Amino acid sequence: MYYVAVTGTAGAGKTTFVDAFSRFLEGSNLSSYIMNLDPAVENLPYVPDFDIRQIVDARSLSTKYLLGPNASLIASYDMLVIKAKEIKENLEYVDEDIVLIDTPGQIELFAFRNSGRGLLNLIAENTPIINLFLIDASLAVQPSSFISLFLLANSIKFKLQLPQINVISKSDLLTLDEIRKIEAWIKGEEILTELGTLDEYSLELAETVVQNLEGRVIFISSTKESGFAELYGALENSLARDMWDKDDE
Ligand SMILES: Nc1nc2c(ncn2[C@@H]2O[C@H](COP(=O)(O)OP(=O)(O)OP(=O)(O)O)[C@@H](O)[C@H]2O)c(=O)[nH]1
Ligand SMILES: [Mg+2]
Repeated sequence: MYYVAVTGTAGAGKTTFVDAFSRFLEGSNLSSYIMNLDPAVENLPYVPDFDIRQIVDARSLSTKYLLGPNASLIASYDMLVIKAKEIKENLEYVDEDIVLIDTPGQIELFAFRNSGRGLLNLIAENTPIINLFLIDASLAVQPSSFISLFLLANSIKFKLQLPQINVISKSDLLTLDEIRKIEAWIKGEEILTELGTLDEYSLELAETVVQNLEGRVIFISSTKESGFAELYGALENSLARDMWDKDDE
């Protein structure tokens, strides 16, 4: 068994992916357990096996402390620290092949704050966990957004310190030419010429981002259920590498 945390910016397609990927796994004779870690979500397309809303309710915190939607989500995550025991009790008997974790789009919980990392560490504890970082295809197709999204992907990787797979979601929204263009950006330096005039620091930063990308991005579409087999393969590879690294330590 292993955990797959699904992170990404607001609306990147995390919830839709968790739903579609769990069906794909079922079709491949693999069992999945779904955790909803978004305390503010109102409608879910799947029935969660674990629902954080039963432990902390962002909406009641918002009314009680007069918080806006972002602040109430941050407060909900901070509160989860004191609910650790309750969370662990819920997970005691989970033995499905893969646990899919749907997370909120407030990316700062995972990029800048300790609460996101703390919660994932608490949940997975001694079980392997891989972070899937979803990048919305319709944003990634713009050269400057592409670079800043991958900077964010690196930021998440740095903060969470977990094995991470970067995924371009909603690839059905791209034309074949656009997919080829992004693939070329991932492989080489073409993107640098498309970024226009940049100061020296930004250029070096963009170069570093590009150099660290090769072969590490997967295109998926949850509506078309495409790219899932490749993604599953990448998860298994990442898991094997992670275990290998741990054996070496
Ligand atoms: N075309 C297309 N649309 C998608 C795909 N996946 C998700 N969407 C749409 O993108 C929108 C956001 O999807 P969600 O799954 O709610 O995204 P999310 O990342 O969970 O959003 P938050 O939890 O609010 O951050 C919805 O309108 C989905 O129907 C996809 O593969 N293709
Ligand atoms: Mg969602």
